[in-house]
Formats: sequence, structure tokens, C-alpha cells
Amino acid sequence: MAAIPEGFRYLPGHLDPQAQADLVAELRRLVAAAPLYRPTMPKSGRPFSVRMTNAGSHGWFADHAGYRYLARHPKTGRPWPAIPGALLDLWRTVSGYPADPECCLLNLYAPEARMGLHRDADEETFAAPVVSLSLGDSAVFRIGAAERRGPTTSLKLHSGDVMILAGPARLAYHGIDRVLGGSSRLLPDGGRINVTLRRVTRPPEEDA
Ligand code: MD6
Ligand code: FE
Repeated sequence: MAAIPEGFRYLPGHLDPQAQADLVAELRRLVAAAPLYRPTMPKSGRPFSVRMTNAGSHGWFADHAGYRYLARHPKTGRPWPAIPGALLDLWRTVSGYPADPECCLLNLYAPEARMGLHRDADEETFAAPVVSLSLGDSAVFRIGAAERRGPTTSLKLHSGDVMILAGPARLAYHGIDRVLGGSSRLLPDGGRINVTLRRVTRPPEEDA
């Protein structure tokens, strides 16, 4: 097993089942206001197997024009909904970062969906960590080094688990190899939700 980069933190079962269920109800309202869409790879035009939507001032999006943040939903043209309070609380508790997140990206995985190895590198600052929460079916997560070809380590993420990528781990390659269908009863239709919270712009106090 390869060493996971420094700055990676894993908090298994950080959210209890009631908190998970409450959050899912909140996320359903979010998706009703900001419908799920399927991004496409900028170069190949291939659609992602994961569907996405966002909350916050900055929503992550990808199409032929590239990977980027948008102030408005690409289909409805409306601003993204506000980040749910429970997720702001989570960030304030675990991030160790003085400013609030600007992007709350929701990834929805059907049982066959996966996410290729990538880095979260479309932000203006990497000083803030990325905080991620898993809900629903378990999944096999793989994390490597800051170089794409470096060694990787796999770990199984379960509903309620939280991960923090900070410091050197902030720019580590990572992805979801597969979702373990039927492993959770949180979502009646099955599947997995991943929520990632990110800072996108540099806050005024971060002099860089
Ligand atoms: C996922 N997660 O768990 C995909 N990115 O479905 C991510 O891409 C991710 O978990 C940055 C930091 C933490 C993550
Ligand atoms: Fe990521």
C-alpha cells in the first residue's frame, strides 16, 4: 500500500444516520431548485457518468469550453441555491479554514457510475482544504500522489464518512473506481451522493 499524502484526513461515520437523512431531505430541495445535469469532458466531449448540481456562489461545470466555475445554473440561468446550513456547519467544524466555502458540488452516482482519477485544481487558491461527504451506497475511493502516475491507495467510503484534503494532499489525484450497489438504504432508489465543499477565490486575508 502506498503512503497517502500528508494532509489527508478521514473521519468515518462523522454524520450519524439522522443527520444523513435530514441532509438528504435538504439536498432533494436543492436538486428541485437546481436540476441535475451531466457535464461533458472538454476534449473528448464524452459525458460524465456522474450527474451533478451545485449550491453556493460558484458552481463547478464542464463542457467543450473547459472546466470552470459558473455563477448560475447552466440550464435554468438562475443563481445556485444557498449552501445548506448543515454543510456550512460541517465545513466550519472540520476545515480549519477561516472563510466559508463558495462551492458545494453535488455528485450523484447511479450504481454503474464512476469518476476517473483527477485533481481538484480549478480553484484560485489551494490554501483551503476540500471537504467531502459520502451519502448512500458505499464506494471504492482511490487516492494517489500529486503526480498522475504515482502509487495509489484504495479505501472504502461509507455513508456519513467525511474526508478532508488539505496541505500536500489538497492536490493529490483521486477518483471513484466503483459504487457498491445495494450497500445502503439511505436513498430509496439506491446510488451514492458525494458532496464536496470548496473555497474557489482567495479571501482578502489570504495574502499570496
Ligand atoms: C467522490 N470525490 O467521492 C468524488 N475531490 O465521489 C472527489 O472528487 C473529491 O472526495 C476532492 C476532495 C475530496 C473528494
Ligand atoms: Fe475531486
